[in-house]
Amino acid sequence: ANENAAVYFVDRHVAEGRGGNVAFREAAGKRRDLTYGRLAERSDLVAGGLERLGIHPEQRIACLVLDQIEYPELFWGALKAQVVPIALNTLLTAETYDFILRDSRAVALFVSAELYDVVQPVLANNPVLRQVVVIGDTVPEGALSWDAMLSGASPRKAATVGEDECAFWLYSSGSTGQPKGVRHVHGALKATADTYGAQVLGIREDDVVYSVAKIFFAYGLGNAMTFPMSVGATTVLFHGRPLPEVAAGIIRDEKPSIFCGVPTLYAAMVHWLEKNGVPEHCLRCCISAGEALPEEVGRAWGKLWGGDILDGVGSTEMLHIFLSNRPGDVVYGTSGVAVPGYDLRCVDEEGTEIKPGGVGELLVRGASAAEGYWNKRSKSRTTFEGEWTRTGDKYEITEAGRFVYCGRTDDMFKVSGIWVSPFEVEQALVSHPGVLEAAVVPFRDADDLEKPKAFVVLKDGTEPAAVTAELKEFVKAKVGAWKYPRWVEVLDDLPKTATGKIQRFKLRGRAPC
Ligand code: 3SK
Repeated sequence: ANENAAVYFVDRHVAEGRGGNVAFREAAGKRRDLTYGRLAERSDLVAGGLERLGIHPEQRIACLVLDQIEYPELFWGALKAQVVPIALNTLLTAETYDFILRDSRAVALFVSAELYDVVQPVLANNPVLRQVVVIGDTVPEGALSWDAMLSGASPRKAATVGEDECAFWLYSSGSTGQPKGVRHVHGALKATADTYGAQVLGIREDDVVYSVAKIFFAYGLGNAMTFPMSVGATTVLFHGRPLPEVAAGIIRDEKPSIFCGVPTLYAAMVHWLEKNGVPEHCLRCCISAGEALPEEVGRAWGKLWGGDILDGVGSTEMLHIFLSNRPGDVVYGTSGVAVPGYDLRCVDEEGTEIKPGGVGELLVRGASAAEGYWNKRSKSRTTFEGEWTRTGDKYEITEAGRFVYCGRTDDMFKVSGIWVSPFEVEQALVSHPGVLEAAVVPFRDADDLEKPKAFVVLKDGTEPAAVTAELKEFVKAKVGAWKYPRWVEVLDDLPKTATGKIQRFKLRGRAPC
């Protein structure tokens, strides 16, 4: 049988009578619909168009594309042609695009017209890039338009590939260093749909999904593409910034049944909804990932909406969520238990498995693991240890067998010889009514000893001078005297990755003010 993922996620629906189902619906811009039948035809055409451009199987194409209906057409068309799409974060700088384009040796770039100006300065001197295809109404000189690429192309059916063949790449931003190309195989897409998609979300054909995480991110790729597409369901696409009022408007107008958010947005939405009220909605399930969900945010959301947020943990390397709370089994403040189909264990620095009550680095085993990093042999060998993938996250396993996040292995630090998890201090800070977000890093005091320093974003109307002194006592009382932040600095925003993970390393060098 042909194990090309495009056959399973696209063509199968036509063969089984779901060709008329709407696969994608745009909530902004031209507000177009794309049925499964049309997607099957268009992705065949894209496969033919790629061949016509002289792009060969196994070559890479970079996709700097907004969440719009051309994204699935391009992604699945590339897989049909056995060409490897690289989903690029749309929020990066020209310098980072230059790095990724050179590192990946992509032969073509597909770019939404709105994003062209950011990447344009690095295109001329790229030694490998042969073609730039622009998706949109304005096509700059020297580039080919998407419509021109497809007009006159002959449709081409999905190439026969095995499930272990490389299908697509994602670039992992990581918390330090340059991004790494993460190579995923065809079979990994179905593996995440069969595990988290089917067994945690329980996704069904009549679901409508809205994911604030865009398709370029592994979390968004599962939420907004492969999970709904595994059952013939519908995804609402929105390419703009998901501000709280915008997300609430989409929930009200597009009536999604599944909402996929990130903690920062949930926190901001709770704040906004408390003032503006909860819209009428059809939500049956809300999920969160990217970073651990603060307990207070989960509870406040529950009070407003009457339903839980399923907080989970995934990684670009594992493609989607492997550890999660489940419907009817939510314990806020924990990341839940292993998703069916995955095995988890925590180890100490010597590699010895830790017992319940202890803290160690989390390792995961499952069929969706990447086949490795591109051209990073030594990092691949230390991350993908045989069947097990190291996550770089520290977890405590409770006596009840649930996993509690303690921070990144490299974010933990010792104060007076005792480990401090920045995450625990941050949780204490955000439980204060005046604090919206917090990040904690070690900072050296006058004696050159490391102590916690906090950066906080305050809620509207909170007076900085009044709250910063109070916060120290507040944290002391909540999590222990040695852990309280000796310095508290108020910021407008915290530095974050596109997926909302706090980039503590960017705050580490900042002197107390
Ligand atoms: O950060 C996460 O928790 C995550 C979840 C799903 C897929 C990818 C990632 C990084």
